[in-house]
Amino acid sequence: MISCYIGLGSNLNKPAAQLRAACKSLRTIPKTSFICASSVYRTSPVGKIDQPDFLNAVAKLDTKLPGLSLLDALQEIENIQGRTRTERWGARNIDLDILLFGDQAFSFPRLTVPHPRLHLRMFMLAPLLEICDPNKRLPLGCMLKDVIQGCSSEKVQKTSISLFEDGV
Ligand code: A4P
Ligand code: MG
Repeated sequence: MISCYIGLGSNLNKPAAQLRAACKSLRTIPKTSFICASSVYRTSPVGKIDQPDFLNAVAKLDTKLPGLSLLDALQEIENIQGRTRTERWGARNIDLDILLFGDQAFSFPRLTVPHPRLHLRMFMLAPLLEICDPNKRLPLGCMLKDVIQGCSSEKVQKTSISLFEDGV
């Protein structure tokens, strides 16, 4: 089993419901167990700033799947939720990114782990820190808590939104 951390993000079409639907689907991925999820955070858009605020969270999964098969499963969930890829970093119903995949570091054309922008993004790091040991050493060598200290802080507010209530 490999423990991995999945970043969830949405800023279109009822973002809270999008995160909940994705969370439910994460539980159905073959050879994979859903372990836990962080709180939901309201975050200001990074990269392309003229778009609505995002809701972001991180889920922990244990999986026996290879990384590329896990990515296939995540992209299928994105497609089911009507994700269209018109613009890089643009608004989206749901974005599911593999942030960490065990202690592995690798790069294929379709998949780079750790996520190449993890260390730059408070909207990924803040929820990750909630469910991951701050002293965890990332594959690149530094500890999670040190990466966070070096990261510039865009708006990242913890909310009371539940990932587990019903409703879309
Ligand atoms: N890909 C490579 N590595 C990975 C990985 N570790 N996990 C490939 C998932 N996918 C990975 O992604 C483009 C391609 O990256 C995929 O086809 C996959 O093969 P995408 O989801 O289609 O497009 P994207 O998300 O727009 O691109 P990218 O480069 O993943 O964007 P980022 O860096 O994830 O940024 N601001 C806030 N506040 N909250 C957000 O969630 N998200 C983004 C997207 C920008 N600004 C944001 C947020
Ligand atoms: Mg993505």
